[in-house]
Amino acid sequence: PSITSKKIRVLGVPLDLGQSRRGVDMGPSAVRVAGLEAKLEALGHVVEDGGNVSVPLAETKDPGPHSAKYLSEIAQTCQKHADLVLKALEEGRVPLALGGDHSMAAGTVAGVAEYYRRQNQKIGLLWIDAHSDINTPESSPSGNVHGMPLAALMGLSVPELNIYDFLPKVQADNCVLVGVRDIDQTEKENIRKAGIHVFTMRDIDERGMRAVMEEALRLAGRNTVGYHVSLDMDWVDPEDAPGVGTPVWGGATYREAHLAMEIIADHGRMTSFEIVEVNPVLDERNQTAELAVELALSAFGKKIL
Ligand code: B3U
Ligand code: MN
Ligand code: MN
Repeated sequence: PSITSKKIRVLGVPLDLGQSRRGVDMGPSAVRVAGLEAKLEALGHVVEDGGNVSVPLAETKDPGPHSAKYLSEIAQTCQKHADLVLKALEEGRVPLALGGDHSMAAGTVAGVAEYYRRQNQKIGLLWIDAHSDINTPESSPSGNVHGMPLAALMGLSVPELNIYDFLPKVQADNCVLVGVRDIDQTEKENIRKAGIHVFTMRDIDERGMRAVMEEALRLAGRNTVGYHVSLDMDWVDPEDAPGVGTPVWGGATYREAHLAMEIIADHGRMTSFEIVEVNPVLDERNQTAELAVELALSAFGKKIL
């Protein structure tokens, strides 16, 4: 099987300050234990592990205002992580970030966008999630920052998460949400304000995964160097991915999830990848971490035949 060999750097972000179910800080470890590096290498890639970024422990910190809990600690972590993502790209490596809760994406996307911005190029963003993660501290019912990264990246709010000081990180027309099925009332207005593209689970049911992904990739890839793929494991149905903090029924099936990743690989335009919200405490025998590894393999070019 001929796949284009990539130099990949794994970057762990054991961050659990952005949400209330504990345990997602062990996500990077669980995904490593599931064999990520060896399996990517067996596929023909060159993989190195950049280790974990240091993250403050919740027990040692005060959450601060309820509207955005642990925001300053999360912002510091995102800054450090963004620097590592930027460095990986500068050194010719494809960043593969492991979470951790989804607030880390404010750092991952910032790092990728900054790298290309220095070359006068733009990136697209594919946000694959059951949720739209576009709350602001003003709109959030929970105060959990993992429900806010997209709002931060699009420049709606959360100036603390404006890493490298430019907004939006991605043009709205190149920002595409796929697979959402749980959107707060307050987020609907934010989606409209941001002007991003959204494909809901209903779109996938009606049009099929193939058609939705082709259109999503076309939008994310239009006038960009490529796109970052941010994969929240709660996108997958809890039947196949029980180890996530906020499971929502009616998600992508095992087969749909693989197909989506295979289509991404076929297009060959993914700049960087991240898998977030794996929670080993809620998992069954590491199956969600194992699925995360399988999906990463498909995204990095594994084919059935
Ligand atoms: N929209 C809700 C729930 C949520 C967002 N992201 C996740 N859950 N994983 C919130 O808290 O903002
Ligand atoms: Mn998310
Ligand atoms: Mn989610």
